[in-house]
Amino acid sequence: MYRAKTISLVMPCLNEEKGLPQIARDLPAIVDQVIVVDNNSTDNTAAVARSLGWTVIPETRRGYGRAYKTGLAAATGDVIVTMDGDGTYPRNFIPVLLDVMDDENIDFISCDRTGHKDRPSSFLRVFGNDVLNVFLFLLYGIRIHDSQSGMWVFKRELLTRMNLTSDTMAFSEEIKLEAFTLPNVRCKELVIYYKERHGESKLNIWRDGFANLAFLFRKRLGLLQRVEPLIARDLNLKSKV
Ligand SMILES: Nc1nc2c(ncn2[C@@H]2O[C@H](COP(=O)(O)OP(=O)(O)O)[C@@H](O)[C@H]2O)c(=O)[nH]1
Ligand SMILES: [Mg+2]
Repeated sequence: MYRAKTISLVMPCLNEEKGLPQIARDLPAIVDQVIVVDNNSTDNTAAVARSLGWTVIPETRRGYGRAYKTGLAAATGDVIVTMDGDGTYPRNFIPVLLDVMDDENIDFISCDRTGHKDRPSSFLRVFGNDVLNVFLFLLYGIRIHDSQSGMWVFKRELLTRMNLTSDTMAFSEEIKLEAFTLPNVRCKELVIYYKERHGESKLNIWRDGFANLAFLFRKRLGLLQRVEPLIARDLNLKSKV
C-alpha cells in the first residue's frame, strides 16, 4: 500500500528461478501483490515464486505479451508495476516512481534504461532499441528513449482503454504507444539503473527486433484487430488486493 493505493507487481517468467530470489531480497514492502506468469518453465520458477509467497499463474500459450495479458488481467492493485523476472530492474526505485506519479499526477511511467551509461547491454541491443525508438516517433509521434524497456508503473484503470493485441516481445512497445496516445493520459519516461541479468535472455535479437519493427507498421496501418480490454470499463476498480 502506498499513499492509500494498493500496488501489484506483475512479472512474465520463462525459466527465471535465478532472478526471482534476487527480486524478493529487496522488494519494498509497499508491494501488496506479486504475480508471476509462468509459461511452462522447465526450471523451478513456479516453485520458487510460490515459496516466496507470490501468486503463480500458469499460462500455456507462449509469449511475453501473452503472459503479460494474463497477468495484468489478474492484477487487482490500484497501481501496477511490471518488470522482468531476471533481476535486471531496480526494485528499490518503485517507491520513487510512485512518488513521482503521485506528485506530478502521472498515469503511466515508462522506465528508461538508456540514461544509465554503464548499463549491461550489447551494441546490437542498443542499436536495435534506437531504430525502434525512431520508428515509434516517425509512425506515432512519440518521443521516448527506451521503447523496449520492461518496467512500467501505471494506474490499473488505463487497462480499460488500451487495445493490447501483441502476444510477443512487441507487447512492450505496444503498451507504451497505447498509453502515450490515449487522450487525457499523462505519461512520462524516467531514467532508472539496470543490472546484469541472472539466467539466460529469452530475446532473439534479430528475430524479435525485426518482428517488433514490423509490428509498429502493422499496428499503424490498422492491420491488427481490436481486442477486448483486459479489464472491463465498469469493473469495480477499488477491489481489494
Ligand atoms: N511467461 C513468459 N515470459 C517470457 C517469455 N519470453 C520471455 N519471458 C520473460 O519476459 C521477461 C523478458 O525477457 P528477457 O529474456 O529478460 O528479455 P531481455 O530483457 O530483452 O533480455 C523475462 O522475465 C522472461 O522470463 C514467454 O514466452 N513467456
Ligand atoms: Mg530482461
